Amino acid sequence: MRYKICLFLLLLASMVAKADDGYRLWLKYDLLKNTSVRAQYLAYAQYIAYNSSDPVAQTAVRELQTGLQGLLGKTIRLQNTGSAAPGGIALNLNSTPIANLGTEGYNLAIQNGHINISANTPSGLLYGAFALLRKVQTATPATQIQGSSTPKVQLRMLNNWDNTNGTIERGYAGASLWKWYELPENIDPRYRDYARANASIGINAVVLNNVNASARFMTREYLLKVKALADVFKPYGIKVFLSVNFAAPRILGKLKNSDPLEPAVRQWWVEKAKEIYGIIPDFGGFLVKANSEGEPGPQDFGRTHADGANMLAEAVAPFKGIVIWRAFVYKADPKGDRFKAAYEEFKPFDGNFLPNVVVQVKNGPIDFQPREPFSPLFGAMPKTPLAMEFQITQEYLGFSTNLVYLAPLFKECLDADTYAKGPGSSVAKVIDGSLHQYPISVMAGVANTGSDRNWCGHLMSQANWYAFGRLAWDHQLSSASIAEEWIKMSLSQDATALTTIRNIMERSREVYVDFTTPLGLHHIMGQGIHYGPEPWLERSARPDWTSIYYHRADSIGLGFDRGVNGSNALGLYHPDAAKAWSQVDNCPLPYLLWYHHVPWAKKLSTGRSLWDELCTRYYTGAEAVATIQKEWAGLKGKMDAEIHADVSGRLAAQYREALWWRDACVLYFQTYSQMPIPAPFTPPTRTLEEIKLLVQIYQYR
Ligand code: BDP
Repeated sequence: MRYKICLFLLLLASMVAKADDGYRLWLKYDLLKNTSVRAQYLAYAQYIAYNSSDPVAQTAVRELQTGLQGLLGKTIRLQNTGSAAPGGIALNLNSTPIANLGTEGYNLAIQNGHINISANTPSGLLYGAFALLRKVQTATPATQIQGSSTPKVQLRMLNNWDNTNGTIERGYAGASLWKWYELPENIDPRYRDYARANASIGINAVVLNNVNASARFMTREYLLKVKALADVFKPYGIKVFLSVNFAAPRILGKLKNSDPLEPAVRQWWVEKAKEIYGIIPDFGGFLVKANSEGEPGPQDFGRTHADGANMLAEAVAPFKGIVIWRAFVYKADPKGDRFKAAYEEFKPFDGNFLPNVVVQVKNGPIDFQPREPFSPLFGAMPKTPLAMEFQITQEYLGFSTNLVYLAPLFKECLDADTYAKGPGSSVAKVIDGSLHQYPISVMAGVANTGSDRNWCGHLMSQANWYAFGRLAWDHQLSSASIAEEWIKMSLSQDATALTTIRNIMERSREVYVDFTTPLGLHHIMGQGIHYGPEPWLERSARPDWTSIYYHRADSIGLGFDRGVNGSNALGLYHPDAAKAWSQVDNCPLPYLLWYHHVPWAKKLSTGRSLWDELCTRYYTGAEAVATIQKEWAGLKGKMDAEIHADVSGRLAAQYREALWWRDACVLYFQTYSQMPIPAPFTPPTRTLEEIKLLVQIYQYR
């Protein structure tokens, strides 16, 4: 009788139409609409049996129970015994470890009338539980759930760029989730929800604070706050890391400097590591931005990146901690090419880092642009574990007003061939450690989470958090299949809606590239806040923060010559990789202006001149946003009304921005090409001067 009442209440709750504010992300667990698939899983919904009291295993049990009860509309009993009669689910730690499941893999099987989730570790059980939930949520027939899965990368990590004052560097979804002034006493329930969302997609590590780090995080006061968060995350299998300020020994320890070869400085870090691990025994380690954009570092004392990284690595090594040292380092050099900077800084030190150091490289050579070639460092550091750094927050991809699904961008980089050990040496194989047998493997994503009710600002940006986690687990998943999973769990399982939304997502990044930086243009966005177009930017604090440094427009043509007669950045790649880009005549158009200065009248493979092609991309890119708006409008009634309306509003903002980019860029580049806007496009009705004012508005203080 009690079960019947519960069932009735569950059904009632799912029927009451309530607006969806996006808070629940892809973990909604509403009653599964597909009744035949629901019936298949109901056959296994009598109980969940478990054989481990480990806190992570207990999380798995609880998540599975909560999720399935919602999805199947049935109360499920828990059973503290590993044995399983038909009709239920067993969540069991293997008594003898199975080699191919490693430390985090899981196996799903149907045997003797029950579903068996097995793993060698509690974390494996947690990922297995979420995998089963995903199958049910996406209405996968029960007959298709069998199989095992192991993560390809060991540390699947979010880098939060959160500050002590509650702001987030390049955050577009509200304030920081971490309430430092309330910690450690008050635990916001959101901390747990953040952890479960991450665990559900396999993320097992987070850096809490901005890479432009406050030394404050190394104080006991803050470490106790960090511990409080670590305690919330631990039952979700998540380790905590901190970004450190390299000058902390001077700032906090009152030492005369922070020279990594100075014994007192080294001792300070040794003591600090002891203190940290005394407070947080399973602390992950440090992330370091050094000698970059004004941050302190070993070069301040004539020392090298290896000296700095190794000092920290020695301090955390006794506790199995690691040091993740960022390669995002570039000096202001008006004559140089920023493209080459990270390579030139780090390549000479390959093999000089201690075994617990990882060098974290941004996906491209410049800075998270809408399209970049892969960083040449990925092909050049066989003796140093390299971590991938992607940016999930959309600093250069339209903040939270633009619908841009990032999985295609991530995949483009991961699938690129470095040729480091012959054909097939993909970037993915470098960073998952399989190419060079790195002992540590890391994929990091700069988080897009914040205090907005829906976590990510743009509802559709939730898909980027989701896709990052799924790809860090398995980089071989296709971006379309990840999109499909996410849509089914987050928006709709209606077949036409699914296809429409997936199509929108799959082309959204290319659309964004077209109306902002087509044909390989890069770094022409608004100064400082990076909002909107500012290709005319000539002066900034540094030459390599201007736009003209990158696009090199003149009366002859457009683009940065990085071939042998130019900066020869192409020479940093393996010759077989460089070959694909080195000739202007067969360089793929998406990369053309990355590598070549191309005459305005030059005929491209499309049959159009460079100028006409450029205009075509800007115009068709902007119109593609209008098309997406129409397609989205047609989805009304096929998903939650509040979500539909919110995305519609943002798409309208995106269209306004697309026209702004289009008009700004065609009018500005026209001052060099001196050519007319080609038919059938109509020239902008506003003038370049009017648009320049528009950009200024966003930069007024
Ligand atoms: C740039 C951001 C800046 C970051 C920097 C970094 O504009 O805010 O601090 O990257 O990655 O993209 O360190």
